[in-house]
Amino acid sequence: GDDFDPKTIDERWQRVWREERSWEVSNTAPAERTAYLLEMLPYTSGEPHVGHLKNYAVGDAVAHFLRRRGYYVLHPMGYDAFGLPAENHAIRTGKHPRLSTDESIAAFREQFERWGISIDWTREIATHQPEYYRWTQWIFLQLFRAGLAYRREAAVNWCPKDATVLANEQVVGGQCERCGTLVEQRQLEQWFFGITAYADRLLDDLDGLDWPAHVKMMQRNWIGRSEGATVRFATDAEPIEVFTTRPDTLFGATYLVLAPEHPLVDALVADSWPADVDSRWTQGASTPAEAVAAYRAAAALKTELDRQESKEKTGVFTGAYATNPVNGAKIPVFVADYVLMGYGTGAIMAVPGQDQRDWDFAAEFGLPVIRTVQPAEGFDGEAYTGDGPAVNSGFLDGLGVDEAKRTIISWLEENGHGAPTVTYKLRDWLLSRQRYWGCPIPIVYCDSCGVVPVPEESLPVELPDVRDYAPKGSSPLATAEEWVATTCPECSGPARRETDTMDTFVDSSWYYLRYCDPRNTEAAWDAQAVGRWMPINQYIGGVEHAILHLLYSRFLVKALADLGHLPVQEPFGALFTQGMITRNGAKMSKSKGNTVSPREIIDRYGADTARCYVLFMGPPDQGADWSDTGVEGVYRFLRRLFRFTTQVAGTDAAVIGASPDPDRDLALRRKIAWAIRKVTDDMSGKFAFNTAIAALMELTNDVSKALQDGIDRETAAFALSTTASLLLPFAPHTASECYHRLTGEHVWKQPWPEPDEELLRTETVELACQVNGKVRARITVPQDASDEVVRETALGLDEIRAAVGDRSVKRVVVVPGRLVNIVVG
Ligand code: ANZ
Ligand code: ZN
Repeated sequence: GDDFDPKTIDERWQRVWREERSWEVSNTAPAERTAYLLEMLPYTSGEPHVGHLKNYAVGDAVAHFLRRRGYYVLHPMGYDAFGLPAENHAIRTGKHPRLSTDESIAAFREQFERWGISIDWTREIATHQPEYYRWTQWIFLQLFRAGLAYRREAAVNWCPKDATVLANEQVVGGQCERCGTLVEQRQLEQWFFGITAYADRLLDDLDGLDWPAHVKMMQRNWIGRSEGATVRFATDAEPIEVFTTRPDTLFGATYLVLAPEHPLVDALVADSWPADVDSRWTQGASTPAEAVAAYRAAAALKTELDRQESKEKTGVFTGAYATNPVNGAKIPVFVADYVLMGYGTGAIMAVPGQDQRDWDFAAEFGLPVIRTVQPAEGFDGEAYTGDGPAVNSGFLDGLGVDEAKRTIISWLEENGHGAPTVTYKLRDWLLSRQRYWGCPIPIVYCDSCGVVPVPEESLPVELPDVRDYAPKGSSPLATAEEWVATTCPECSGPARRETDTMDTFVDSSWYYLRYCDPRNTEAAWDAQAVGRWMPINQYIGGVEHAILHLLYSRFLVKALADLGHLPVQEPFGALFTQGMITRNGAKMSKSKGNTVSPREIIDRYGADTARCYVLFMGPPDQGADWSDTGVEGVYRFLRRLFRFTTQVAGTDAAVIGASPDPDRDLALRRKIAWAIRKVTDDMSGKFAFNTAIAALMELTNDVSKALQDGIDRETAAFALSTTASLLLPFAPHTASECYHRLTGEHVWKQPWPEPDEELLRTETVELACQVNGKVRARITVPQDASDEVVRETALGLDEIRAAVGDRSVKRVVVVPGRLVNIVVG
């Protein structure tokens, strides 16, 4: 039919692509022409929202562009399928998480097909399928053997009323999301990946990545490398070792602080208070042991974040003193929760004169302040963190901060009181979850053999069914007694399975490797297959994954490469982060009722309007507000293109419109060449889809005018087929339909158009020629003429020569596309 009917058009081309298997690529594709393009896989919960639409529309535009530039493009899809929402749904409804997950996957797949995203569906994976997580477990075992997966005690959120472990998301304002009870921290044996061993490489290798600067910055901050020193302070018990980034302030250390969990606390605590002890230091307790015990109990209720962010400084004196190695001063040792056990050594030297946290604590407890850096003139703040000459610091006096650091570190080393040290904020990756809907950890516990890995040939350890999904003191898997009870792979005696499951970040940190070889039943992947595609040429996703997902993936790739399983060191060569779609500036959310459903938009306007609109909203790396009139505008553009196409395709007249004109014909051909160059530029290493689409709208407008005024049919058909050809990445169905009507060919099989350079070269602009700011003449020059050419042309004109007369030319200013001004004097 000649009516624009997107639904029919969408279905027609989707059927062709499906039947022709147009987007499948083989692992035998020539290695020098392969490209791996990937959008982050969706987390399956409910159905896709417009954020997904934008993510995959961006990726698909690049995929189509690269294919037509002669690349074999790997563009797969999968589902991040384990995790909390499906499990919470199961707790509420009793419905198995597998059912709700599979429903959600079906909804996502159906939408992706309706959007016409060009996916190689033969490579589809889902992380909750045993064929996939078998290899997640295999990866765990490789890391375990290499000493990179280990077990130790760590805190979990614990609700004492529900007697259950809570995920961080379930703790709201320090309280249990379900019953409002104050959440405690409980120590459990848990599994970790040793990502900190890779901290330096994870930092250094950022330099070689084509990633947005702000994402690199977030990764650097997360890794948080700090250079400083450890300093040892003698006590009556063992010495206390502190980490400091400011060893230059050592003369100003007026007390020490240990984290409440610090293992030395018990050994240090004095039997009784000193005679004249300050009452603020004792907190009303009759002995130091009693004070410390009470303080520790209170600290156990707080999360690390609360402890870090709290303005109010609390603490208690241990009754013990330590000796400052640099001046022999006896300084009191406190326990306070603003010092965290997991960072540095879990102990600090406090320098209130230079550190605001210490200043606040010192003010609260009446501790002395000794400034060790001379504050800048006019400084009237509390702690001074700036540079300046050292004061009150013996042999350091007069030195600047950097110099003083170097000097004191040498002194500490020479005298055996400390050493230069580097510390990281990055912690090892805690991967144990006391949850049901996750990948089982392939470990058994045997009374005689201890911690025993499940042999690789016994994988997968399948997730069993349970009746009750709600977590208790341990994972719900503990209730699957027949599953838990097993035999030891080493001694064949009775053993018990690990009942925690893995953090879902483990599942999603290697899925892109599996896409390279998704049906391999002998191995997680074939090294050659991975070598063919990896590293990913372009990764696309939300900035909310800029830290953990990317860092974990990078770590895993490095670890697996070190173990000989991978030929690459980095997974994502280039990264693009798309901006969020908002409504009237607000984030879309179900609770606000301001969401836009891709399903509704597509029902109404077809897939291409939806796809094209999210790319047209603005630069795709930036946020943009959804506008219903904007959607309408894109729809009208596609409809016009279709109508002109049917008009031109439906006639064999040599001329369309009133009267032909060779100049008009040439102008339209120039415009076509311009549009080809513009769209190509906007897509080459850029993501300027919005301006590319605008160029195609402009070209369509010119076609519209030409059709009215009169144009050769051949030129009109060329203009429209080129528009369709350039539109394929954004609106593949309409583009395929229009191109086919005009040429009988499949546009996705055509090479990307090249502009006629001749037409581009002869494109000219008119410039005003001024002498001392006054227009004297006009010149016509090629649009891309250099300043040098413009200058010489202008100076050669009779009118300009006359205006300059015998004055001398001081300067020539060229404003490209507008004017040239000759300054004489
Ligand atoms: C003395 C000092 C003087 C410090 C001064 C700072 C300024 P970044 O830069 O974040 O690495 N610190 C060390 N371990 C800590 C822990 N476990 N919990 C809380 N604070 C800790 O911070 C390093 C600084 O944070 C260290 O240097 C230490 O305080 C503190 F003018 O030592 B500083
Ligand atoms: Zn055993």
